Amino acid sequence: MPFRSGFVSIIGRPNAGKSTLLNALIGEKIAIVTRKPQTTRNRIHGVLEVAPKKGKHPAAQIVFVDTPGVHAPSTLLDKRMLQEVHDALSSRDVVLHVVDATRTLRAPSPDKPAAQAPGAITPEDEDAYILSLIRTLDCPVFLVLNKIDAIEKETLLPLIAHWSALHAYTEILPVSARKQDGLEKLTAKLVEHLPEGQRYYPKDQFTDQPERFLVAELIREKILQFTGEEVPYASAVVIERFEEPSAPAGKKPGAKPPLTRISAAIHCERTGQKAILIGKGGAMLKQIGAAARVEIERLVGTRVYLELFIKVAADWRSSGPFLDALDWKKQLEDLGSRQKE
Ligand SMILES: Nc1nc2c(ncn2[C@@H]2O[C@H](COP(=O)(O)OP(=O)(O)OP(=O)(O)O)[C@@H](O)[C@H]2O)c(=O)[nH]1
Ligand SMILES: [Mg+2]
Repeated sequence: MPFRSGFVSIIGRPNAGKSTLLNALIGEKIAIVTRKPQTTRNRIHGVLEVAPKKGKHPAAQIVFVDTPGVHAPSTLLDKRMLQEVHDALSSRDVVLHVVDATRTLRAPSPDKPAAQAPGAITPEDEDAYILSLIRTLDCPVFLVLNKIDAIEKETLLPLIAHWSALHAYTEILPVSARKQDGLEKLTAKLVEHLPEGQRYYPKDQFTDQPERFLVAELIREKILQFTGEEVPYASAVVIERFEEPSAPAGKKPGAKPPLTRISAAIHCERTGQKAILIGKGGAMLKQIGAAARVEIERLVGTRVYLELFIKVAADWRSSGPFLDALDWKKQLEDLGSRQKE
């Protein structure tokens, strides 16, 4: 059977478990995950090689595209996050609509006209908005009911009934991203629906993200974990220095293990937020740095010297140029067009 390949966009409300699902499918931590909504800010590719299954499906490469959770935008950053969802839907072969099965059902009325303009989403309307997006698509859309490890079995059937009344999903698949339950079936069903085609990525590449961006994200994950209120949302991380070890690991006895030196700026919007990020006697910054360093060392495979400092950039979430500077896809595009000139 011929090889198959394609893009599978993962969309849903904030906190549905989209990034957890991406990581579980790929078997690597490529997207940060926290309990707070609006964790993901950019779309992220995760590449999965699927082995053929005799009599069932051929070998395939699936490019999963994780996206920010759909929510009512209030800043330019929010609008860009929503644009990432739209972009992910404009080029895809299959869409996964991920729903948190533990959320109490609040029926978006099928007769109520769904908000069309991005600016018109309200918190109650997120589901309706997502449905309005899905209804315009001409590709298969799967409903992925996530977090089934955390619900009573009896609640599953009413949930399926609720969602199937709202849209004619191609498949409805209950899964637990956290427990890696139901993922094999999901993958097999996806391959069935993918077109024939060649690989989009080399066989051993599992994400499109530059390492630097992943490092910045791991630092942001710790900020989200350890700080509260507005601070996580008003924080952005920029890697200012990334120095890889000059020589490969020396085997000589007594040779120092290789060290990667990283400096990162945490931008926040107010001096009060800066004070919180630093903490009493620098305690908060130390906690963020220590936790991030453990993960970064695992990622880069060397010891890491991590230097963090805080900058105040008033209202950066509404500044186009600042947001452009944060977006590595845009940076790469700019670099490419400058090289062409
Ligand atoms: N019990 C349970 N919790 C889960 C599962 N999948 C994700 N979670 C939790 O749900 C929370 C949100 O997970 P994320 O993967 O960050 O959700 P997301 O949809 O990417 O969220 P945004 O990036 O904010 O849109 C985290 O606390 C996860 O640990 C699951 O299968 N079961
Ligand atoms: Mg996410």
